[in-house]
Amino acid sequence: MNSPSQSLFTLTQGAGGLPKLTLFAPDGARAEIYLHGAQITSWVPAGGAERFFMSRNSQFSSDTPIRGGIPVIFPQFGTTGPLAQHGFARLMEWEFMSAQAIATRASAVFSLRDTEDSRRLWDYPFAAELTVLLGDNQLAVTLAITNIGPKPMTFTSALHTYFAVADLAATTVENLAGIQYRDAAAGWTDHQQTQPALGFMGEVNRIYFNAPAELCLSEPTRTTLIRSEGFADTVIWNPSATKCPTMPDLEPTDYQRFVCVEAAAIGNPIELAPGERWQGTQTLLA
Ligand code: TA6
Repeated sequence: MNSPSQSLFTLTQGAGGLPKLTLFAPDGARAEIYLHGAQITSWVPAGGAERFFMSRNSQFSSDTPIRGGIPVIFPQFGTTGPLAQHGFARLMEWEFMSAQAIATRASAVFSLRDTEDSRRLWDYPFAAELTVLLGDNQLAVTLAITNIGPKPMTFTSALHTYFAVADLAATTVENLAGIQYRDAAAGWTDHQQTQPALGFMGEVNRIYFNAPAELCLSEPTRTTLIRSEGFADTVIWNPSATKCPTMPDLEPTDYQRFVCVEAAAIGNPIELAPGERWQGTQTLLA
């Protein structure tokens, strides 16, 4: 438990001198969020251990994405459009708007607007808001996008969550039986999952379309429930011993330390008329 005098948040210089908000829930849970990308880089439930993977080789500079935690992917997932991989929201400086305590939980809100630079890349005025709700063994992250421009906009998006795992070979994602997926690790071929559980014996890079609203990340000593709302799809990724050494901001063996389970909107891109708002939430239960 935090003492009554313990602050709700601190705003400090994090790695690379980038501004970092640390949010404290009244129940003792803690999360860290960089304004660069509004990227959550740490989640420690009350009395628990760190749940997110953060790469020791992450750059923490204003022109590169942070490797680990929850990168916010908007307005393009992957290379599915004209923008650079995973769009630009993870590279932009978000604004910290507010924080409040609500009973045993704490929440913080971050905001991003289009800029001249973003409009040069993608000519749509938008208002993005990321809300982080922490406490009661949960972390709920909501991304809301409003079309504040005069023309319809279409985008894809994801919360690209990196879960820390202690034993990759004994880790599975459960509740996938019968779900259609596209396998990027097998030439973008389409398949249907037969088994309920997916393990990590080699490269995994799959988009599960219309995935269940609740999945379970199962490890020998703990489980994490992963709920999503508003995001129809789920991406599951691990780069394996083959691809990991080719990624400069990961150590060659880091693939053993994380799996990504990402709430995503890819198969049916989100379409917003002028003035319309969309939101999606990923809730993690420790
Ligand atoms: O979500 C999976 C994925 O799209 C993979 O293809 C992999 O490249 C990963 O994201 C990381 O992308 P990044 O641009 O952060 O290196």
